[in-house]
Amino acid sequence: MKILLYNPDNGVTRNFMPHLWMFLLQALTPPSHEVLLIDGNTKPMSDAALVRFVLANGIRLVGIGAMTRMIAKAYRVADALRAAGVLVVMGGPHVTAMPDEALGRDGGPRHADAVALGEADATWPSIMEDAARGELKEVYASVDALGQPSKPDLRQYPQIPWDSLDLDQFNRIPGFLRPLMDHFRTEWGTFHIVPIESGRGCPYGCEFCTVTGFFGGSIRFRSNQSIVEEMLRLKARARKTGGQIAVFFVDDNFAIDVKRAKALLRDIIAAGAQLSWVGQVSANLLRDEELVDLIAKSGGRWIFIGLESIDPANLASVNKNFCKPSEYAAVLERLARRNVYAIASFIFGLDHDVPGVAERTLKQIGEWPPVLPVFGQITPFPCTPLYTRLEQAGRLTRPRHWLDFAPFQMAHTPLRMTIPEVQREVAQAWQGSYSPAATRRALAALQHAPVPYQISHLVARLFFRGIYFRQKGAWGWLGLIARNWRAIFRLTRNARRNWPGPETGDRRNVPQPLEPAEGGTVPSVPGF
Ligand code: B12
Ligand code: SF4
Repeated sequence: MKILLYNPDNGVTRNFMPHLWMFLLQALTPPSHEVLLIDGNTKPMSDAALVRFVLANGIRLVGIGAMTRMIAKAYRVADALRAAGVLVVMGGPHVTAMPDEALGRDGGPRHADAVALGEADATWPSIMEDAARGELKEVYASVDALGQPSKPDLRQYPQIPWDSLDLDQFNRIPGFLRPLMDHFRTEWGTFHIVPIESGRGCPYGCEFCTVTGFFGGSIRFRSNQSIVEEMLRLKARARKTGGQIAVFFVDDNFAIDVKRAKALLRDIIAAGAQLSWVGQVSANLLRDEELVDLIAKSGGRWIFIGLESIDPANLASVNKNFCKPSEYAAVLERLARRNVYAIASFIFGLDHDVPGVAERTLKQIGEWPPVLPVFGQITPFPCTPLYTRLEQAGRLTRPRHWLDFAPFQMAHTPLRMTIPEVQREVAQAWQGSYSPAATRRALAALQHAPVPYQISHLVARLFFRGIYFRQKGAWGWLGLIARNWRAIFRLTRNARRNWPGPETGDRRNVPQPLEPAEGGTVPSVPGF
């Protein structure tokens, strides 16, 4: 049977990397079936074009995966496919939380023939077999021999054949730059960020997070050996194709078991499997100097940290007071001393936030080594303790916000601010963080770092800005480059004089805190 796995586009950004679930399910498919993959973020298709593609290729089953924010689009595509007589199975965090919505059992329209609840590693083979026999059930959930809910054991993890997969649709080098890269025979004709999971589960149970509910509090890990082998194969692919490959460890909390994380990183180093990597680690686990050393030595470049708020009362209000804002500066400096930088994520609209939160947060960020800040507003995802609390308090203004998805729009009433105020603070924080002046200041703070780190910081800044501000196509990028010409010019001059700069390992020079913005704490925002 021919199957298509489809991930709808998120309607906001072009995702920077493929979705792991598609490649994982493809790897779990027996050879008797053929699985094609389309990620709408990189291959945008209208619903009608997708239906035509499916019918023309004789595809009988389409699997759609979606987070909450893409679910409205996912339902629309599913409706179009079902109307054309194609079977649709849906999976992922949203339909796991709301299976009745997807199956039309809540009084609304039906969108899927079947749903896969939770992790589908074990159920995927039976879904395909049942579909091939024309006996698709409505709900698939992992159970053990006694019929009790069970979670896959990651010690038996399939080999994802990254070395032979066609990853063309995920090349991060913009099309208009590729001929230039080829012309100068650089090793940057392709740049892929590949997702790898080393484990699943996080027991911390932050109130807004779906992970503890979805993957369970029990943490499961792959063997170090299978992860190291996967990285070695990726490294070989990068060498063979003359391109660049970086890894995103998609574990929600990569160092949740610090001893295991250290053992894995040591094994990566011992095997020479280092690739540049990004991972997610909560701030409390980054107190450990040896862990941070190993992160740097194994190729760790960026660590995504959910700092959420600089106000401890806010962290307590969402069950995240295991992280201490008073420790954030030390954590970020510990990373920066090794040339590892943080993607620092903040949430506005928490119960203790008041107007001015953006300005206060930007001031605090200005006292830290440069980070890539990202800002969002608190969002009640279905089946989270936060959703239940706000529902019980009558604070949900759009209880089914996902059916009418609007980026950066709130779905409930904050306690000490209005909804428009929170949205304005989010906008102000993005503007203050990614203005050309802010980028210049971040690079000035990094001037003693090796030049490749400065370049990677600048490039990452330009991309991260795109999470909030629209910057698509060659003209969008050229405009952005023109607005940031000063930072680019200084960096180019510095690169010509100092390439590659001090040793790229440990760095004794702690980056200086950012210079204060001209004329006040919140930088002006020309160019946005
Ligand atoms: C990597 C990641 C991202 C990446 C993007 C996605 C990518 N290209 O991989 C980045 C960093 C960009 C990102 C961003 C965001 N993310 Co995110 N992200 C993740 C993360 C950490 C890993 C996803 C992953 O690969 N998991 C491993 C795979 C194997 O698990 P899985 O995807 O769940 O798939 C399994 C099952 O769900 C099932 N399955 C999934 N799909 C399908 C489809 C079918 C047909 C079937 C049968 C089965 C099936 O089978 C798989 C194997 O068991 C998850 C948390 C997590 N651990 O999953 C959060 C998560 C998915 N993200 C989340 C959120 C909220 C966001 C943001 C909205 C955050 C924000 N406020 O900006 C943004 C939105 C991004 C955007 N613009 O679209 C939430 C989603 C909650 C929800 N209900 O939607 C999660 C669960 C984290 C959380 N804290 O709650 N994210
Ligand atoms: S630490 Fe991160 S993954 Fe774990 S529950 Fe909190 S937000 Fe979710």
